[in-house]
Amino acid sequence: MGARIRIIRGDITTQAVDAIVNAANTSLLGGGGVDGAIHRAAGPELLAACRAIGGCPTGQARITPGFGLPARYIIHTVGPVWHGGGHGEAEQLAACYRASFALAAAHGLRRVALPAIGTGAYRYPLGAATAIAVAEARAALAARPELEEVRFVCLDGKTHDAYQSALRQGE
Ligand code: AR6
Repeated sequence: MGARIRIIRGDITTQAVDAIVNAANTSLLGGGGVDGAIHRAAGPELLAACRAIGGCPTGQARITPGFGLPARYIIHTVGPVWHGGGHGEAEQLAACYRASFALAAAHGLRRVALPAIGTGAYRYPLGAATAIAVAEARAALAARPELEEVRFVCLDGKTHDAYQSALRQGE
């Protein structure tokens, strides 16, 4: 099962997979970080599609076409803003991954690439966030045989290292 999880350095907007996941905010109208990069690369049709959806609560996910991206779809999810860990952040972050994998499965998507949701502007501690990401990826891969690959795409080395150590845990 481990072979179905890949950790790579790179820019998620260049990934030619069935779906990439966006770390969005509740408005779904774009922002900085990976959200800004995805909106720039996908083009203005994405903003129009997101506007039509009308927002997304924290811990849930919504799907749009990929428009100008090599990925066919974009799954937009909203991570928790880190407020010290005592405000349900871990459950909300896990819910983001579960909702994203459930949407992918509902659309028959097999290869999904994800950023480290919540670990940038929303300040979720990297080690704890990547542990949740890997645990949820393992659970989704075990429960959904049609899911072929979960690809964690890391912009920087420190994120890449955190995923590697999360992957070594619980092997
Ligand atoms: N490819 C892969 N990873 C990336 C890319 C990229 N092109 N760009 C950034 N990252 P963040 P959050 C990484 O801040 O913490 C936005 O304004 C980044 O290095 O994008 O969930 C939204 O609109 C980090 O590891 O997302 C929300 O308001 C990870 O993506 C808010 O930020 C997540 O960092 C969401 O904050």
